[in-house]
Amino acid sequence: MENCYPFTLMPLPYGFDALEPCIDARTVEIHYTKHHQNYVNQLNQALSQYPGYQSWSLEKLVMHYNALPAPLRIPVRNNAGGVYNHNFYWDSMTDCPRGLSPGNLFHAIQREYGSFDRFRQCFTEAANHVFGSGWTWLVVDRTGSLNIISTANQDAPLSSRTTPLLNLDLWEHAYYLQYQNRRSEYINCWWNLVDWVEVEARFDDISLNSCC
Ligand code: MN3
Repeated sequence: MENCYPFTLMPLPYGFDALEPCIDARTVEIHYTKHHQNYVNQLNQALSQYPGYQSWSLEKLVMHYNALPAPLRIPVRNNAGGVYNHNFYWDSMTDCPRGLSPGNLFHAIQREYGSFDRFRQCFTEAANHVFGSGWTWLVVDRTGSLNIISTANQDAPLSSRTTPLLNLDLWEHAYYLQYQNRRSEYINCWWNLVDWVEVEARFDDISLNSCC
């Protein structure tokens, strides 16, 4: 997708049914073509009246929405966040998942959490504790430390200090058609979809950039 105005919906990296049985095709289709598309549309609509900010990248809008004119701040916070978070969510899953290989990220997880299973348990607990609409994330800071955090609404933990590695959408629209109130089942099944090759590549990119 173009990384500045007018923003377009990113191509979905797999078919609507690719994440079945953990996320059914109808949920993916509505989530992507309606919800995600709507964040793109609303972001473009907000920026259409402000040509001075149309050159800002998606990441810059997410990180610096507070520097925008007052009428733009909330629409950009919600909708640039919505676009960024959903791009990241679809790209964090795959239709042919493999486990995390014993590379840099695996060792960082072991250092921080003791074991991969313990990390998974901590992330799952954080996700289960999200109240209302939000996201749970694995992030890395500038020192290479990992952290699990949750954000409300469409806020993203992207800053000069923090880089996201993995996210999980906990809005009801992400699971309700299939799971109704059984959010913890969605969370447990989602682990089978994580694209660890992609998550590890994000981590390795950061280590590379911070060491040189
Ligand atoms: Mn969503």
